[in-house]
Amino acid sequence: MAGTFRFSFGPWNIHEGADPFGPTVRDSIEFGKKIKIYKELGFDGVQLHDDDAVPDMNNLSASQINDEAKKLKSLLDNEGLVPEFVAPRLWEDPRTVDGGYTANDPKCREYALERSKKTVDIAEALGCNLIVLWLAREGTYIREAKDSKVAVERIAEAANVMLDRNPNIKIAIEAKPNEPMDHTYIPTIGHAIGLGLLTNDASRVGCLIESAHSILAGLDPSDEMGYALAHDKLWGVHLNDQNGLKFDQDKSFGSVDLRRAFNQVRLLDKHGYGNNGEWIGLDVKAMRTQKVETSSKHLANSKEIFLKLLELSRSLDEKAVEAAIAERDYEELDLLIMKHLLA
Ligand SMILES: [Mn+2]
Repeated sequence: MAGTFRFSFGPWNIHEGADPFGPTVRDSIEFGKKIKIYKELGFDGVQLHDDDAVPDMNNLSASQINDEAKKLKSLLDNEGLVPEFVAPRLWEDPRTVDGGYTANDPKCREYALERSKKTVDIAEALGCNLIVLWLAREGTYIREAKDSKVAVERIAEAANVMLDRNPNIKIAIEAKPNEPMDHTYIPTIGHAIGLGLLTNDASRVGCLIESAHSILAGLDPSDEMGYALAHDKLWGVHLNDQNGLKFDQDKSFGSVDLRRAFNQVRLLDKHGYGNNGEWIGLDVKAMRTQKVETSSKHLANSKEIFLKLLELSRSLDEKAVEAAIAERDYEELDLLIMKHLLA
């Protein structure tokens, strides 16, 4: 069963070019202008942090938050755009220095839970039922700082708070092994799916796979996707690329390893990804050297590469693949794939 593909990205994917050691190098593009760029680049879905949707939300009342979210909803409607998910941003506030749900200070944990409830409310106001949890600071710099058993239980309890807040929402956990932390508690998709089993409603907890995060864990992204698909839990992807084990690069899809990208596309297409409304998210960032006028090219380029790889996947001589597999002639299969990618 072939997949159905529509494309999304987040406003953070058009950014000012800061890197871990350097300041911004491009002017900011305001949110309203970014929204106009989506359709020009061929995208229909918008990924949102809670405060992308409702800026300054910590200082707003529940009804103000609702009003702001509704305003965004009509802005998106007018542009023909769909909100894909809302994610609580729990890594920038002073109260999240030591993490959100796993912070050692109970007041900080309380903040994280209250903030997450508001995220769920924003999703509801936007008519969007998916919450993505990137557990950025739910980890440690040193092992002794937190108890890993307690930490995992606290993350599961936070998921329960969100699930209880609204029976319609689902949670997709975005696993990542490190950065900003030395180690995180939910480093891979196996961990994410396992965490769901600790919640009160595992049927509403799935995952989102980012290619670079799998690579940072030393894993192949398409294998991680296969694992999630086997569990019926692949509710989102952040396709991008990553050159080795270093900071999270969010490089354009396929730009480091075309074959690795090809295998992600092939697996998604083979197993009907998107037929239940899942999006192809492209979590890519423009290079720091890019000028502001051309600082959104990487998004259209990543989509173009996805579609070219889809064409290649669909035109692959599957009979020849099967024959090589039947003969256990994986050298032949290897060459077949390489020649196909070169064509
Ligand atoms: Mn990333």
